[in-house]
Amino acid sequence: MKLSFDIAAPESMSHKRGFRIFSIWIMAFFCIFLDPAFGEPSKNLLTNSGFENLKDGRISDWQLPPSWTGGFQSVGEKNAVRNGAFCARLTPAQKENKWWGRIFQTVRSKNFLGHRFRYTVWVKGKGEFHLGCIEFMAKGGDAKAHSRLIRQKDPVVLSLDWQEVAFEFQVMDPLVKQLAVMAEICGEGAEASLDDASLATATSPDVSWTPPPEHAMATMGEKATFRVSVFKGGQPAAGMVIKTLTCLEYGGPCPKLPADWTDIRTDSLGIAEFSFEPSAQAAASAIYRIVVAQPDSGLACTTYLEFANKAACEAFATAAEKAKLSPQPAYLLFIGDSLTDFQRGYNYVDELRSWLQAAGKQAATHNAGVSGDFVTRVWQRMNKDPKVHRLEMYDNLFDPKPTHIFFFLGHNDSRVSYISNDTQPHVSFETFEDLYRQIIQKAQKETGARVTVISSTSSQFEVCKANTGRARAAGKKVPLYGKPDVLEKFNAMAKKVAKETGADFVDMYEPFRVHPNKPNLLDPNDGVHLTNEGNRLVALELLRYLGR
Ligand SMILES: [Ca+2]
Repeated sequence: MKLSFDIAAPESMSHKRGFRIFSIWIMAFFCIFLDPAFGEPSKNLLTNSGFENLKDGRISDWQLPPSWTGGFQSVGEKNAVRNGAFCARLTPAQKENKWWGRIFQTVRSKNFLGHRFRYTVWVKGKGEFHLGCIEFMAKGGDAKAHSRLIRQKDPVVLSLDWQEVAFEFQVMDPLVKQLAVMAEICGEGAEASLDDASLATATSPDVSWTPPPEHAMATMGEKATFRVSVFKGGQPAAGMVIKTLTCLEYGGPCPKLPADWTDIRTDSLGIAEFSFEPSAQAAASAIYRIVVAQPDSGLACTTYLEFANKAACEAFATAAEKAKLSPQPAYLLFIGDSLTDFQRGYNYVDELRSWLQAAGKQAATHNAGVSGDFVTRVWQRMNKDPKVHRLEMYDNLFDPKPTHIFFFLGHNDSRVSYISNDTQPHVSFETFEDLYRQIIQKAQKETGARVTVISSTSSQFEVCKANTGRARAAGKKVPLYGKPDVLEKFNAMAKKVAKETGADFVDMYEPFRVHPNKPNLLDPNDGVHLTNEGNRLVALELLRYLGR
C-alpha cells in the first residue's frame, strides 16, 4: 500500500513555518504488521528502539526519506553509546535555507485512535532538538493534506549530557489511518546522539475502566449493545465523557462509513451504554470497527463487531459451550502463515477467543502468524536466526507459557515453482516432514502445551490457476498455489507427523473442499486467503474440535 507523505520543512528559527511541501511515497505494509495490544502502559511500541539492529549497514526500522535531509548513522564507540553496542547520530544538512535533519518510524499498529501516547528518546549533543508525530490521513477530503506533522512545542537545547526528551500526544482525528513518530535536529553545526527510544500508551493513573471486548459477534437484525464502566480513584465515576467511533472495517463499499465521534456520558453508576445496528443493506459478513475512548484519561480500545445470521450464531454458541478447555485460564498460541496473520482483530483466532469467552471460558490468545511463512522459516524464527524475515514476531513466543499451541501451515510449503513446470514444491516433502516434526517437538518440550496441527485448507484451484496465469502472462515467474494433489500429500504428511509426535490433528481440508458455498470462503482474487466466511469456518471447526 502506498501512502502519500507530504511534510513541511521544519519551522524556521523565526516564527514562520516552511510552507514548501515535499511529496514522497513510502511503502507501508500495514496489513502485515503486528497489532500490539494497547492498554499495557509499559509496553514499548517501537522496534529497534535502542538502535542496535542494522541492515546492510543502515539502522533498521528508522527512516530518513530522500525528500528530507540530514545524516543518520549508527555509532558504536563505547563512550558515545548510552545502552547496548550502538546508538544513532542525527546531523543536519542545509535545505530550504535551513539546517535540519529528521527521521521517523512507522507505528506498527492501526489501533491508535483515541489513545494518548508518551514518546521519549534519550539525546545528547548540540543544537535544537524536537520530537513529534506524523499523522497520515485517509484519502479524500483535502487532497493536499495527506499527512500532518506535529512537533513538540518548544525545542530542547542539547548538551553533552544524556537527557530524556518526552513528547505526549493523543490521536483524535478519525481520518488518521497511520501514525509515525519522528525526531529532528536543527541548527548549523548541530548533532544529536540518540538512544533508548520508547513509545507507550499513557493513561491517567487514577482512572480505570472495563472496556468492551476486543471482538464480538452479534445476530443479524438485532442490536449489539456494549457497556463501559469507568472508575476514578476506585469509585464509579459519573459524568465522564465516553467517545465512540464506528466505521465499516471489512466487507463493504469503499470509502467506509462516514465516521465521527459520538459523545455519551457515564451515569451515576459510572456506566455508559451504547448500541450499534447495521443498516439493512449491509453485507452479511461485514465487520465494524468501534473505537471507544475516554479522552481525559487517555483510555481507549477497539472492538471489532460482526454480525451473522441466527443459525450461524447458534452453531458458534453450541460449539463454544461444548468446547473443553483445560487448564484454565487457557493461553492459546497460534503459529501460521497469512491465513493466521491477515485480518488481525477479527480473523479466526479472534472469533474463536470471543466465542470461548462468551461461553464463560477463560481464554486468551496470542497470534504469532507471519504472512508467507513455511516450515523452514518457522523453524529459523523459533531458533532466533537473526536473518529470518520478521524475527521479532516470535519475541516472547512461549512467555507467558501457552497451554495450547496450534500450527496452521502448508500453503507456502506446497506452492509449486514456475521453473519446475509446476512440479517442485517450495519446501521439499522430506524437509517438510523433518522440520515440522522438530518444530512440534521443540514446542512440546519447551512448553508442555497441548499441540494441534491443523491441515491446510482446500483452495479454489480454478482461481489460483487463473491468478497465476495472468501474472505469468505478464512475464512474472510466480509460483502456483493450491494444487490439490500436492496439498493433499503435504496434509497427509502433517497428519503422520502429528501422530508420531503425539500432537492432535485437525483436518481443515475436507470442510473447505466439500463446503456447499466454497467460493464464499476464499478470496476471489487468489483462491487461497480466507474471507470472513472462511475465517468463521476455521473458528467453528476448531471450537468443534475442542469439544470432541
Ligand atoms: Ca543502544
